Amino acid sequence: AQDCQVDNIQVMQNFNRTKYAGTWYAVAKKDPVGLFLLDNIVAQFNIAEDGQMTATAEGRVIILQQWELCAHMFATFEDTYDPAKFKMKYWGAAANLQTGYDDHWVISTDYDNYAVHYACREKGYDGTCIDSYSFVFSRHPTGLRPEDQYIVTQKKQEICLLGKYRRVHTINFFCPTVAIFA
Ligand code: AZE
Repeated sequence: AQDCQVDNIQVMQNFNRTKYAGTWYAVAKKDPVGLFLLDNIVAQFNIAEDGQMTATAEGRVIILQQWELCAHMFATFEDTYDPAKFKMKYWGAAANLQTGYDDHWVISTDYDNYAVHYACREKGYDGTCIDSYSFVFSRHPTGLRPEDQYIVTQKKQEICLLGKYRRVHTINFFCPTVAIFA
């Protein structure tokens, strides 16, 4: 059904960023290569008066193989020709945490319950993605509603990541603000 070409991935039609704004809890994720957010991932999307989208995100990370801390991240989004495809510039509150410039595609959302996000960091010669990450977001920290699971599974399959996700929990994780000395 799908050829796994990144350029052929269908994203959310008539994406409405205003309805997308607010808090989303990651309930499942597919990791990229390298360091990544572990769990307790909460993202907050904001739309400014001029329409510009920004976000903050928190999540548990382990750095230097033993330090568990909470990453506080900031992101700004650049628009593209497709309203559901953004370029995301992001950085950590702690200067040495992480910076990056990734795709941020909204594959599917009903705005009130679920959203499927996708980012391909590296495309191979054949046009498929060789380093991607993806979040399944929910408006509810407890997870997806049963009635949203079918569509989410379908979308995971469409982006060729079915079976590659892990559930992630958001449970009263104490999110410490840590001073890091580089
Ligand atoms: C996302 C929601 C929108 C804002 C941001 C997001 C991604 C954040 C990361 C953070 C990685 C941090 C690491 C720290 C050591 C998509 C969740 C910024 C990818 C690896």
